[in-house]
Amino acid sequence: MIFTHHIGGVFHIYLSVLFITKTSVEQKILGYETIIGIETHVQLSTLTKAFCSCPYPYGSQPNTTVCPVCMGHPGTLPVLNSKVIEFAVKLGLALNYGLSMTSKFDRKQYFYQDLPKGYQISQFDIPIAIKGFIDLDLPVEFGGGHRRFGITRVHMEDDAGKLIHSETGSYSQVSFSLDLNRTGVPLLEIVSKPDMRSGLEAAEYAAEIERLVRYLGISIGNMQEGSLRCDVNIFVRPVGQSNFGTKRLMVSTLLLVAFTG
Ligand SMILES: *[C@@H]1O[C@H](CO)[C@@H](O)[C@H](O)[C@H]1NC(C)=O
Ligand SMILES: CC(=O)N[C@H]1CO[C@H](CO)[C@@H](O)[C@@H]1O
Ligand SMILES: [Zn+2]
Repeated sequence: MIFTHHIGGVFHIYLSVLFITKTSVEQKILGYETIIGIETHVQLSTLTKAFCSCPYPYGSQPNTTVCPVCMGHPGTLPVLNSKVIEFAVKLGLALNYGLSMTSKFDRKQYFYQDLPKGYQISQFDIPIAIKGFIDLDLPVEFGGGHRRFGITRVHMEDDAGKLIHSETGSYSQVSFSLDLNRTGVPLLEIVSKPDMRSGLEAAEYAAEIERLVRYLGISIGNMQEGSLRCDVNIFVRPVGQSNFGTKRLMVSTLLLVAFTG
């Protein structure tokens, strides 16, 4: 993945991706096309966290909704919240998935200030659901048309904590403090296929996920509060080329467009 963009709202996705992509017709004339894939993190609205009994109301004071399990203290035993599976299955069915009848969790080991356990509980080789798709109609005012976007997988994982950056801190002297009350909050990660070709399609995809999780009642689906987070991966390749490997063209193009965006 060449370019990852963290964005806070559907409208933002539309604007940012639109700035750095053109419509498909313009792309064809210029001889390149944009390939977009989206990873979405859905924060589940269960009453308690994924592996312990801490509640996690939004807006609680930092570090007030933690316990030895989600802080990763030695000797603690994580116990899976069955609601997490129930919500994952609901989403899987809504996204036309193949559900895995056997699934497992894996440890993703990495070190970062916001990760008290030193690892994340996630799913690597046997995610709960694979190979789904989303069907949607583009708005008529933008030309309309039916689209089907493939989805590679949905997996369950737990969230990390949050670094609270101070307002005044510059990048050279960032001062931050740590809020651990988000550690262990259950997430579903939805990984789309790189099937989108314009900012409009990416925004419509994100809006559909937002509607879907709210309709199913599995998440508040609020991008501003971070209960729905999208990472947008953008590639640029010459029209007609089928892979999007390691071409330098893409990197320079993206740097250029990143500046203009
Ligand atoms: C939250 O707890 C962590 C770990 O004990 C600590 O490092 C951090 O400073 C605390 N944050 C706040 C805002 O008190
Ligand atoms: C200060 C604050 O509100 N911190 C966090 C507490 O935990 C929830 C987890 O859902 C976060 O969303 C809050 O931002
Ligand atoms: Zn806990």
